[in-house]
Amino acid sequence: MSIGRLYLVTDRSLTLGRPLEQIVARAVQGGVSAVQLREKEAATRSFVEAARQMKALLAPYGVPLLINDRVDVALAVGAAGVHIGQEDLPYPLARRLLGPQAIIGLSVETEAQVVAAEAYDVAYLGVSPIFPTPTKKDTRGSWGLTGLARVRRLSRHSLVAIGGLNVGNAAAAITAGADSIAVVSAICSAEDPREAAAELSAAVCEALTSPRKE
Ligand code: TZP
Ligand code: MG
Repeated sequence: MSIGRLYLVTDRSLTLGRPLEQIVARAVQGGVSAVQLREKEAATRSFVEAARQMKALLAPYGVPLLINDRVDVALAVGAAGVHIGQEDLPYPLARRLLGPQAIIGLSVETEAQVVAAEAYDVAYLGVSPIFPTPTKKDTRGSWGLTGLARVRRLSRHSLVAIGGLNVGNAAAAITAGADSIAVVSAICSAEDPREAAAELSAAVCEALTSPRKE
């Protein structure tokens, strides 16, 4: 299973008061191809419960559920995989716990991390963040499109661009070298999450199929 071209990362605080499950359902109907459940504040028990519900919601659509940070939660609910950062469980241990079929994504914020990840069999690298974003403030700066292009040259992995992406710049991220894009606010805070997902998906698809300019 792959994460496809448009990856939704959740944030309950950015849904403008609407239930997260409603946002995710609409987004998937609009073309989101993978969902990462990101619960930075939740106690373990509520995280597991939310993950269980999200997995049930996504199953009829065949859209994979990934869990942010928590390998134990992914194992507990039988999620398709995890997304880990550089401060989380190290990749080899996550792989050992989850097994060869799991989708494991890893965030990279520096070139040294990109180079180190060459030794890992990750499903994708999350190139993070492309642009500064109020959604995540504890980052080490931003790659920009030129940094993303540099990562493309350094890495053999599939690249997911994340951070400050929207319908206006999604195509540019693909043209710079990303294989797919991930968004939080462009869908979670959209007035119409289904339409937002459809527009993003179309922009990414068009950029993926048009010849890359060097
Ligand atoms: N990781 C790197 S940037 C980011 C995460 C979770 C937040 C992206 O949020 P937005 O609203 O799409 O800029
Ligand atoms: Mg993390």
